[in-house]
Amino acid sequence: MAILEQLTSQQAIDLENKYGAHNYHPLPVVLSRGKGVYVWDVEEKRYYDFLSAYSAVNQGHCHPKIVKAMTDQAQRLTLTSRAFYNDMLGRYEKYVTETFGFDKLLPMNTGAEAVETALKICRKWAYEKKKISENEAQIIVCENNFHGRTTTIISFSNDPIARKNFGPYTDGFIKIEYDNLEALEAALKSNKNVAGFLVEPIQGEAGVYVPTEGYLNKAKALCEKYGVLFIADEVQTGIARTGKMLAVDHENVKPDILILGKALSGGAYPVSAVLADDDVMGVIRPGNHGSTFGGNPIAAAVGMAALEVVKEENLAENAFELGELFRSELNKFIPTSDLVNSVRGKGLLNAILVNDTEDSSTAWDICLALKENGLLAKPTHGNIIRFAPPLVMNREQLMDCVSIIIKTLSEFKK
Ligand code: IF1
Repeated sequence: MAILEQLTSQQAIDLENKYGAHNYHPLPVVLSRGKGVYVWDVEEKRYYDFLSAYSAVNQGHCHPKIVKAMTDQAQRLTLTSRAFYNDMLGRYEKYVTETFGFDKLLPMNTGAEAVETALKICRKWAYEKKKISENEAQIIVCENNFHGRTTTIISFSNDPIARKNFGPYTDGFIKIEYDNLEALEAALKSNKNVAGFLVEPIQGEAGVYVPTEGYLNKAKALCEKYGVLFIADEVQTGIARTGKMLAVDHENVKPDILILGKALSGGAYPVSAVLADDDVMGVIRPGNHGSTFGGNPIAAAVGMAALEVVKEENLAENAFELGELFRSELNKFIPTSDLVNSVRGKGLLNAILVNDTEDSSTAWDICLALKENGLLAKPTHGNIIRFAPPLVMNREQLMDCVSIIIKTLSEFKK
């Protein structure tokens, strides 16, 4: 079969099932084209994308500015490794550090790599600056976290499906309840070897859990009080998704270490980054850390274009306004439905709680019905459906999606 010959959806699904590891259970739709808020399947049916590749495609599919930056750079220089300088990395680092207000950036590729990088920087800072005894550093994390899929990261996950049978696990993590300041202070008080606190400003995979107003600000203050680094994982919540450039901006919190990924590239290319000021990033010296593709010229070109799009098209403001509208419209509908308990979120990172048990297939079945009605979304855990469209969506398109969602929920029979 010619590699690019047109496939039917079933042929594409059969190929993945036969030749691909079964590490996902995708919705039965085969996408072949994307533009802005829309994607098309191989039979040319159009859908609204209400997942945005888990908030990586905030700028919309195949944004012309990002695609041009990628293709132009790809014809000039794709990869040099960091054995040599290149003419794109420094200007990218300057642009991104000035955008978010940090001294330094360490470039990586995936979100999990950036989280791992942040953990390593935090530990090294603890040994060399806080003088914690070597190999004794502890990092506080939250129950129901999601920070990626590496062995160290799943070591502090409490999701059995993501964790079981991948041991032995990495030591050095203390788990506390999310959105619980007393638990955080208790852990800080009772452990003199705490190096950092790693937190998602909104817990995405856990089901778009928005913490109590003030939680992030008070948690940062506790970290300062106890001399511990506040590490914000904004891989999913960052880059304007929640109605501000960063989710921590809603509480004017500056993390000691900021982790970015996903929409840092607009979904065009794997680009992630760790940002920190010199007193923290200065612990990293040549040979301590790296990556073949980290900081490559294409990533730099794409990253700058992706951030320019966010600024030029006011995507944070748009996400803020459309998010308010989305939750307001759903909150009018919910009292009339026995299928949905609530809607929650910030900006255009939202989720509905389906009125059924976690192990029911109701959320999945609703997503199948949404697909039939031209909108793609997927459940997170069990009975929660995440709604996260590209931030380039306009009011008319959002209202069209609200109509599709309400129509689907109204007609849905368990
Ligand atoms: C999957 C969701 C999961 C993340 C946060 C780091 C990473 C992620 C806050 C790692 C990645 C992705 C991974 C993907 C599904 C999706 C996801 F929450 F976004 F929906 F799993 F929880 N920090 N999230 O959300 O970034 O290495 O993937 O680039 O693994 O199934 P990555």
